[in-house]
Amino acid sequence: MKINEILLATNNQGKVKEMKSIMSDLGINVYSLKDKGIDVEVEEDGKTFEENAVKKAEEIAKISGMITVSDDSGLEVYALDLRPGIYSARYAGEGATSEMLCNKLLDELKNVPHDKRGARFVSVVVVVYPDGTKLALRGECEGSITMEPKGSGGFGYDPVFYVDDYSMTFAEMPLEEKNKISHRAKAFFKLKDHLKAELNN
Ligand code: ITT
Repeated sequence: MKINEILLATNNQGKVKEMKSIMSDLGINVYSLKDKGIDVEVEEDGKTFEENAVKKAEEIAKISGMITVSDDSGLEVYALDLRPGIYSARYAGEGATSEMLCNKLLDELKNVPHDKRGARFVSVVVVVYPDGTKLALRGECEGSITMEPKGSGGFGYDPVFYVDDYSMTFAEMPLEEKNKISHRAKAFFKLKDHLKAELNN
């Protein structure tokens, strides 16, 4: 299959930055919704990351006619029975800032000791082709929730998500490092393997 360009079905500019950087070595033009002037917010009413990611990619593929890639992701905190999960973006209300999300989470975990603050980020990435064919790929990244926000990079919950192997939060990590180990990076590595195989056909 000839693949020249891909559309990223996300309105989250933090994700756009990460995804474009991860895809930069494929030799494909990667566009965001903003780049293409598409101003659509897909309602996320699915019960799983995969349902939401499929819905986002399918709706945007229909509008654009392009090969479309979406990501639905979120933070699962073990002490909160995997909340906020698929509701991560709306956990502190519609349009909440990274600071509001982090503060609400730290407040909810204020009585939870250090060794019970385990969490994981989950990403399900979906690619939809103009003929309707689709594929879903999942990535996870284990970590824990800090006692206070640290670092100024990234987006969302990055300032409170601590990665043991690096002894720092995602917000303290350079983008190139986060893009080697994050949930989204792991799902995208699988997507890239799939696309490379398609490109060689
Ligand atoms: P789109 O639906 O337009 O892609 P969104 O921000 O609404 O953007 P999601 O519905 O997938 O995306 O919500 C995921 C939320 O989970 C996101 O808003 C962040 O708050 C959080 N999140 C996901 N990945 C993250 C990461 O790498 N670092 C920090 N927070 C992340």
